[in-house]
Amino acid sequence: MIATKLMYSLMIIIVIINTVNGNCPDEKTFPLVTNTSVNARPECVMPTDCKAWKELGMKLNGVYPIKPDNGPAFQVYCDMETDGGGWTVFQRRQDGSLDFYKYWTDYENGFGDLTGEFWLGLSKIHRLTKEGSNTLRVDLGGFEGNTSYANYSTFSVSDGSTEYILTVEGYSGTAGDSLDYHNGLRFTTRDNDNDRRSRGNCAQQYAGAWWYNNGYYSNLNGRYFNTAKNNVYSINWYHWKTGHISLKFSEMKTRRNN
Ligand SMILES: *[C@@H]1O[C@H](CO)[C@@H](O)[C@H](O)[C@H]1NC(C)=O
Ligand SMILES: *[C@@H]1O[C@H](CO)[C@@H](O)[C@H](O)[C@H]1NC(C)=O
Ligand SMILES: *[C@@H]1O[C@H](CO)[C@@H](O)[C@H](O)[C@H]1NC(C)=O
Ligand SMILES: [Ca+2]
Ligand SMILES: [Ca+2]
Repeated sequence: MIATKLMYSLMIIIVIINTVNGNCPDEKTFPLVTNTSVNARPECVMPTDCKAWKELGMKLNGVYPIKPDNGPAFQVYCDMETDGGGWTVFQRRQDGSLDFYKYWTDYENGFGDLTGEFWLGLSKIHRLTKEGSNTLRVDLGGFEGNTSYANYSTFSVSDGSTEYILTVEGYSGTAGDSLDYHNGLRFTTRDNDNDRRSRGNCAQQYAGAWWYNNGYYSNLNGRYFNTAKNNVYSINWYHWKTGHISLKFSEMKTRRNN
């Protein structure tokens, strides 16, 4: 019964995705720019993000196409459940199946599978957050089975010319604020050192890629371990479990505030 329902919903999504890949999507499924002039030609408008899909009535978690601006459309994973749903997910770690110790162009363009482990890409995160006001939510899971979250009422990532500066403010949540230390900093990868450490590259030293300061309090793109204990320079969120306990699960997502 549930399987049938899921299959049906999945088919609808596939149909929608196929439609979007064509020229003009179905008018009943997509909002139109309305111009009341009798001579006006309706324009096709693809949802700008997961919140727009949510507002169209989509309730299932999954992969949806979006078009946040005038640039090309792309696929994202939408979290339609957590805290009201409508979240565009841009990072997930869950089983260590994917190597995250990658280079600048990888972090810029994104890598992985949207239904598994992935990084959506800094240029897309920028496109999602460059306008208006957006929330960042980080969901974390430990190997002991407990979970926590961090919610930031202000979130944006600047463009490539400024090396994707992170802006986060307005923390609330249960995980503690391990991003404040990284606020206002550029992104660093193993081949592009923009951190605050004069000796060496933090991405290399911590086997990750992040908005490193002179070190870190969070390192969610760090190396994946299959146990919690004694894993320095792994997937850490200091204010929840210290810098030595590896996390089992991490998801980063954003949502428009209005
Ligand atoms: C509405 O459509 C008409 C006819 O195509 C056009 O002249 C007019 O500029 C349009 N108005 C807006 C606000 O787009
Ligand atoms: C997580 O669960 C473990 C084991 O039950 C417990 O010792 C620990 O205090 C919990 N941590 C948090 C932050 O809730
Ligand atoms: C997260 O922050 C937003 C403001 O951006 C607020 O509306 C929301 O209630 C917060 N959610 C939680 C669970 O703290
Ligand atoms: Ca640089
Ligand atoms: Ca450095």
